[in-house]
Amino acid sequence: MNLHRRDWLGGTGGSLLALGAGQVPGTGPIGPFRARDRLTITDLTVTPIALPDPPLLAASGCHGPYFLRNIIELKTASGAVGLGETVGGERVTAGLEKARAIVVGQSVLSYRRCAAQLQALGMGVYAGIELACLDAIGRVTGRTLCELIGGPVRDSVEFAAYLFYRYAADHPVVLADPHLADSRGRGEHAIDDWGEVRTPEAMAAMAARFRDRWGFRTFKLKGGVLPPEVERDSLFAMAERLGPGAKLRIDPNARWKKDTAIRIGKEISRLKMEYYEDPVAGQSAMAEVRQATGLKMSTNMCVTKFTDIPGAMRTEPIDVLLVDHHYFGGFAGCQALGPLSKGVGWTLSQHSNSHAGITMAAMVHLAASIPELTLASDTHYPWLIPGTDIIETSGLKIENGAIRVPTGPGLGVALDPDRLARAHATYKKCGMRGRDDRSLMRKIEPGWTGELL
Ligand code: GKR
Ligand code: MG
Repeated sequence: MNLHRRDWLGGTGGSLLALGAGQVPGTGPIGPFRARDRLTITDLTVTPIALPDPPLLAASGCHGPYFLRNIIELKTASGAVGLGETVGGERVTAGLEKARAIVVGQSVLSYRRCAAQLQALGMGVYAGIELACLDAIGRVTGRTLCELIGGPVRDSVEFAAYLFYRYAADHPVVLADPHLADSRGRGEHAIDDWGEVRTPEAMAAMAARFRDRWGFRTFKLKGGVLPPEVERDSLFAMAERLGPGAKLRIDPNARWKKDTAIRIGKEISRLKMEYYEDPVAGQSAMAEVRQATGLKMSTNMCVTKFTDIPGAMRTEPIDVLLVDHHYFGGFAGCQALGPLSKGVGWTLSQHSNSHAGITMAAMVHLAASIPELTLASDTHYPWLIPGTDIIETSGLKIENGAIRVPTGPGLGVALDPDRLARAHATYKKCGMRGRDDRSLMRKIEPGWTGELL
């Protein structure tokens, strides 16, 4: 919804007038003008959802049969509704329910005013509400989210192919999972047709399919799953199959011992490795691996908050930091990481977890607003089962390995109410209330412990 400039000034002017003489901005009561402010939040709806997740493998175990997210709809007095998507799970849902009392009556422009209270309920809670506020401001003013935060600094954002070892979608243990609440089945009734991928050859073939289908030029192998030598061989097979132009990454999510990480790191340094992500746990061990292998290193595990940065400046474990607005203090926190990382000598990329289209749009707007975020971002979006996204089919297409920054107001995407209702019904039926990769993995591979390799 676009507003005439006069209406927009009328709306914001109300909140300015509401501040009386001598009153510190942002601390006063909500006065009569502010109550009429078109940007005043009048309600917040939280909808927990479950979307089908294929059996992707990681150090944490096996994904599925659903991944959880929380969807936020923030109503404003203007009638515009801001959308947010954040981390799933009942604790976050409860935090968002509590946040209603904090934000209703506030202006969507003043989300920073409530930041400390919201962050006390969880970083994911803050991130979801900040996003919905920004989307609402964009919808009311007719500006894209990226414009509101100073961008775009680039018109499209590059993403990496995120390659997981996996079981076939119709694995019998998955089909027998008591959480299953949809009609998926064997063969053509499976939720996807990638099949089982647990060998170097199968991984190289999947990488080539990702390249051919979405045009990716950067390829991230999710490691910490098979014996480290098999994962090393997978990288070599991918390099051969994809050719010299392909940039490679591997991320064992700290499941490797330091000796393993150094040995494999030296071997893969012969390849065109863009970076080596979290092979081991902790800043000191990461720094040792970095020194011993000479590889560029990255993390979304040993630097995940601002208070981790002083230690990282001393130990020097990384060259690349993966930002994520869900835990780094929202868009505001991630934007602050731009100049900071430049000062420290890091480059930025973007971390991802399983997500739907609102987050996809958010990641594009965020990356398009940070000049220092120059490396291809991660995204789980290609794993989202077609027809299940909770947004209307939109311009969020990955082409040539990139997504163009949406040009509509706010996030530039619209909620599909039927699909949202379906995903919420699935959440209620499936009974999953948090991520538990370990349990499904132990059903599929009973001896699995997740020990260091
Ligand atoms: O989806 O299993 C997964 C990933 O392993 C995810 O949970 C990680 O947080 O993608 C992430 C990463 O880069 O470590
Ligand atoms: Mg990682």
